Amino acid sequence: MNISPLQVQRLKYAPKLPGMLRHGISEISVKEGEETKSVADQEQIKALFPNTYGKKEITFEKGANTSAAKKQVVGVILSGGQAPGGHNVVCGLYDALKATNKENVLYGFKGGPSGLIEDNYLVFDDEYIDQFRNTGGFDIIGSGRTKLETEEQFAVAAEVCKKHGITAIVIIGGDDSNTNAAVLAEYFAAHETGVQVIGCPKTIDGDLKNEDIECSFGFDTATKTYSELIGNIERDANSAKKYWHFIKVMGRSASHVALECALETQPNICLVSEEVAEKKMSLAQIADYIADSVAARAAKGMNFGVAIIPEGVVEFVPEFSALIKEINEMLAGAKAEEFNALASWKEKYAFIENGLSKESFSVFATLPETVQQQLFLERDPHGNVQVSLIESEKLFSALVKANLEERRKNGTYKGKFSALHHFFGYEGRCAFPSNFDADYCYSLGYNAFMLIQYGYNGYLSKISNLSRPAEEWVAGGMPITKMMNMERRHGEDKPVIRKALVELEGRPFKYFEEHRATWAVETCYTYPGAIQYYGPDEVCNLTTRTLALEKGTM
Ligand code: FBP
Repeated sequence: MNISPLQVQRLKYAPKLPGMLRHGISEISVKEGEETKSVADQEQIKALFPNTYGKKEITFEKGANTSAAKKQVVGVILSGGQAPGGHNVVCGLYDALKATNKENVLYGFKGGPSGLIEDNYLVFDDEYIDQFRNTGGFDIIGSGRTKLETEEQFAVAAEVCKKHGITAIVIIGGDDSNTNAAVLAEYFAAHETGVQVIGCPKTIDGDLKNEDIECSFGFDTATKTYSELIGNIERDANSAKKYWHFIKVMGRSASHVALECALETQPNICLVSEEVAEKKMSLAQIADYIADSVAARAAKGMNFGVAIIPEGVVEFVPEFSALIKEINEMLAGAKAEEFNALASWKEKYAFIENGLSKESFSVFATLPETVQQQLFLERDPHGNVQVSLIESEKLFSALVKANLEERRKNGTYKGKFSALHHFFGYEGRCAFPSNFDADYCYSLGYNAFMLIQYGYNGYLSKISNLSRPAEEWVAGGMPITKMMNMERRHGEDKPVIRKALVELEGRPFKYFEEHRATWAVETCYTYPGAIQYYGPDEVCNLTTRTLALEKGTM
């Protein structure tokens, strides 16, 4: 096989485990803590999870291993978007499983959760797994977005587990996948299948975190990759001095990725969707805010800059989400066919003008034509506009351009404005995991097996104290029900893990807020460069700024 020199070296890297897991399987004992309760809506969650609610928080420590000696057959699933380090979760799980008993077996269900339902799997062995150690991607078994959420699916899953003698399933996924892991765990317990379910916190978006989970894996590597690219663009901007770069970054609704990249690179502008929502900012106000920076810099002779735009920002602009809602309603049912049958954009435009309220049409009319058309392109399976497909980086640069033209007319702006656009998302999701993610993920997988071995069900693999060196990390588990509350989803009240958005009172945002006025006008760019895998600790074992600020180590 042709593999790169870096991959050759990374295959040999030995990921670091938390100190308490380093003494060998026979010396890992478990310490049970307090019984838990859900973060909110306790009575409802308890009623929905009678078999798995209220279990104890647990921590591993050095001591005699007292777990029952039984053969374990485990199935693992990768769920949702790729995140660097997923392979190492599988490797950690495999290594702990084999170190406990050579007869133990690890199944990998292919292509995401549907692999379990379709009984589509491979059985891992050393030769296969060794090719994937410390590499990015999810290609070890593939991933998918099928949700495991119905009783019918659970019944099929139970049958598949029975067929292979599977004793536990590990689901590596985000908030939705781990919510479903908790529901599956409850189903397995209620039906006395004897199959345990353990979750692992994955997503580059960084929105699966709470008082127990300090960060999801993949966030570290993905944000470092984007920050490298943004830093390179900043340096180019500062060299050529002729472009404003509008850079959209992934992250769905939450702005953790955008904020972390801003803390790493100190751009002129970074929008934070959660703040846009809090201040109920309109598109015009956002454009004005960016244009202030463009004009102030132009007045100092700097007709260049960098603006970071979080992927989901438009959803948080009240007038824009009202517009989207109206478009969804306007094109519901047969109306969609009528609209699609119209031949020209001019006819479609008239149809839209007719169908929208005056307020929403006035917002629609300010959008660049490409964005107007994007609102009517691909729709999701529920028939809704896919907000993530809207090129908000182009939308904002067009609005800023129009704003600057007005300023030019009244003599308050005399600069040049030339914009370039970028979207960073997929570039970071399969990067070689940073040492942090390689270590964290391996630990999550190793720890997940210890939870299985000690008989826990409906738990999330938990590694904490992450802003400290790996030796000091704390390994344990938390019942998933502890992280749940009731939320309205598709018109129904559902138990879900609460999604973590950027907290405007949190230290990462506060730090950004303190500095952004200076960054907007001056050139304060920082250039993080590429992720370092070998070399001094100060560059190889860095956590994110977000984690460092949250934990008070920065
Ligand atoms: P997960 O929530 O499944 O981890 O996926 C995160 C993400 O990368 C988002 O940032 C992005 O909006 C989305 O996936 C893109 O999805 P897809 O891979 O289906 O294009």
